[in-house]
Amino acid sequence: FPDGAISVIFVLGGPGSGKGTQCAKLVKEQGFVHLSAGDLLREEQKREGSQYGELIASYIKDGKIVPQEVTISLLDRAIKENYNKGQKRFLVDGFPRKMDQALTFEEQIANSKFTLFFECPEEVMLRRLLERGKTSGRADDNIESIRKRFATFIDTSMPVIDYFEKLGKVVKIRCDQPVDEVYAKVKQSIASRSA
Ligand code: UP5
Ligand code: MG
Repeated sequence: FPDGAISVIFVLGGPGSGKGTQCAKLVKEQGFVHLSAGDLLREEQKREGSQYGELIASYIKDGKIVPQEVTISLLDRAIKENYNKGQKRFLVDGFPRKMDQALTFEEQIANSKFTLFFECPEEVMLRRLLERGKTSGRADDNIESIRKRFATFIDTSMPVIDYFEKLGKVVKIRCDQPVDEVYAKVKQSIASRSA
């Protein structure tokens, strides 16, 4: 994509910090396209004939990061499909969560405008995920997988946030508060960055 053709905001934060919840509100009120890397991977995993089904399932259960080629090609396709329908503003949720992904995406697809980073204490995220696990059907909403997801987030994904922060491209938002209070801050951040 040429510079300025599309606008991409990365939405990052630990497992259960509320990325999907906040993105859904932005879609409704502000017409962003919401692309959750995790949702795209889960769809691909279920797609009949996918050569990546088993690989994705095992990575997700172990809270590990699926090799970037798979995730980036899913994102690239989703962005192009939406762009061809006239959409230009994207929330990329739960990606990039490893340095190689961050560099490849910005080199091959588009530079991000900035990153919304949801800060949340682990005990709050744990409580939310265990509660959601009662009904979500997600293979990784169990205590064993959640622990692994937390570890991957600290070891592998935080360096991405540190990297963008050094570039002055991170807006931090506390999200251990009610959904609407978090959303008010999200809207403010987006307005101030005129996304
Ligand atoms: N909730 C939300 N906000 C709340 C609030 N303010 N107050 C009270 N409750 C709140 O929310 C989680 C739960 O909390 C919900 O029940 C919600 O109602 C409640 P949600 O909005 O779903 O949080 P989110 O941050 O989106 O949590 P999610 O579980 O989706 O985060 P993950 O980052 O773990 O999951 P994701 O789907 O992004 O990734 C899953 C796996 O895919 C990864 O572990 C990895 O294995 C793989 N993956 C890759 O390999 N590569 C990628 O690039 C991306 C993913
Ligand atoms: Mg999510």
